[in-house]
Amino acid sequence: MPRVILVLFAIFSAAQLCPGLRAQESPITSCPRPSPGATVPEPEDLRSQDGVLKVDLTVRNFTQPDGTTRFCYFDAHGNQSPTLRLSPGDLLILNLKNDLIDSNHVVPATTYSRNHNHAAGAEKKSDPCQSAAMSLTSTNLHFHGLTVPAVCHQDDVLKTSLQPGDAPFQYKFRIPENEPPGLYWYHPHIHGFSKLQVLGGASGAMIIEGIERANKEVAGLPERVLIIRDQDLLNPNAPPSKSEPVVPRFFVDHDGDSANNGTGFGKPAKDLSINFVPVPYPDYPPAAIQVKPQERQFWRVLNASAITYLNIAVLYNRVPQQLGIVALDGIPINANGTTGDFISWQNHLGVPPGGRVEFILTGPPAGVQGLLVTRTVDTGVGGENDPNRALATITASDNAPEPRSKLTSSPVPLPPPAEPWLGNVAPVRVRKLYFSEKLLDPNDPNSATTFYLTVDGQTPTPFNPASGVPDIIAKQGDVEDWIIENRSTELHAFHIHQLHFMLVAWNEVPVNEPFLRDTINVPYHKEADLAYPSVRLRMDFRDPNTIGTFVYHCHLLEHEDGGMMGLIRVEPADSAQAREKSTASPRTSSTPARSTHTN
Ligand SMILES: [Cu+2]
Repeated sequence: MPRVILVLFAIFSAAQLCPGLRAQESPITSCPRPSPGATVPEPEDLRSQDGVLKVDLTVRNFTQPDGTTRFCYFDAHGNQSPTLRLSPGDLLILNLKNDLIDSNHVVPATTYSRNHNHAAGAEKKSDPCQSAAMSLTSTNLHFHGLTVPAVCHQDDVLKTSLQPGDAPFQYKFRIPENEPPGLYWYHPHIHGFSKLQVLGGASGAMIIEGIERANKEVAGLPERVLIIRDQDLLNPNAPPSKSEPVVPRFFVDHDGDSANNGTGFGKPAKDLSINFVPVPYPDYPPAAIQVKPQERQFWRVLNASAITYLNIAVLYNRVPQQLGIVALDGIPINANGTTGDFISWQNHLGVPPGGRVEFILTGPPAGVQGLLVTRTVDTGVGGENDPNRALATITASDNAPEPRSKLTSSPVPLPPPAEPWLGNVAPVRVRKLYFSEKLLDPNDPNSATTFYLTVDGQTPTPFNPASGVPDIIAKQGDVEDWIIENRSTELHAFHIHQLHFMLVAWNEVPVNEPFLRDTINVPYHKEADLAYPSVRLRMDFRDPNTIGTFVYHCHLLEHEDGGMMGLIRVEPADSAQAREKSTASPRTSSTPARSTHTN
């Protein structure tokens, strides 16, 4: 488990709040973004009406003067990355138009296995459901965390590929009645090009309403959606801020990112933004959030970064505050049905790329300025540098505007789950998978890397989208334990589509963390380790919507694009087996976790 270096931040001066204001940008020529230091805007909310949410989204890209490319989703009214809000049972109809252009400035930086037969999908009109085209102007959508089927027009990312010039493509599915309330998200998932598009800003939040029905502690609270994205450094050649201690020279990895120097300082691999307000290296001028003094709010934080790990903390007078975790990865932590309105109080929250954390925060008293930060994450000697940095100031004032959205104050409690709690179901089998990496030139640490996610016993091969042969065949109705090992020297974030899992053991030591996730860090390997670090996950294939063929992968998108992905086919259970497999074993855990292995 990476150590968190407990370092408090220098207080940022007012002069740092508004450096380099940009000229007004037009949506015709760019994806407009706020200036550093700006007030954190709230994404537009698109809410379902009468059980239906109809959305028209257009994805566009623009190359910036510095050569980087921004990607953005516009709705019909020009809002960027609107938050899609639906309730369980609602129908989503999302028409996606691909207006991407190939500006010739953009090349993917990673090695990846590509099906060249399909690579030039833009040249010939093809059925978007069968296209499988992988080019920098191909796109599609993944609805991260939802348990909807991996089929075309729903959540298939293997063949579904939309090309520029195609008619708007319709995503149409119903949110399952049993989808837990919480924070989910949408982003493109074209193998080989996921990092490029997500790093450029192609992502947005999706909220399944009703979390106050799962935990009445949040009833009536104002809610705030905070999307942390990463992007290429705005000031890549700047020396570190003079307010930082002197750190060793940074090294650059094969992707051109700053490698982890282990100090918690120095040049980060990527800049971060918060709801698109950039917080650029080297001075990290924080964005601004206003709250009423000591007001309780419900914050829903999404790490939509392509490669950056977060370790969220809130400081008042430099003291870390207690944050009350209500949900992780879209699922209330009390979804195990035993913990009532349980809240897990923590003073820092690790959030891997793709992960979400939803927590209660009490605003600072009047006169005290708070700071939302991410603390350094030790990504291993092979990982990128994710140093300490500020994200936003939290200023308390009586006339602070209220967030746009508020949870209902008299919620009807959710019915208890129909299925036995995952932690009480005995796994029918155990599988072992492992992350590994191979340098093209073993003597040159900066040479190209191939990334693998391999089922133990099989030959390590980068994900081959042309193969279509599943690496794992599972059966709907089953619960399995997967041991995910990390045989590389950097942190990886394991993610699987269509389902959630529970962490059972950390380095084979049992943990009591009876809640669900869809993305988890897998600790990195050190030379002195006697065994490869691992996590043991209880995988839940009981939902009929998990039937089909879909992927699991590292959510560091340059690793995924570089081959760190595998294919699973979940076959239908016959009814007799399904009845047998859904039999629960006696409960084994009763106390809720007080510590979370989230970083
Ligand atoms: Cu990875």
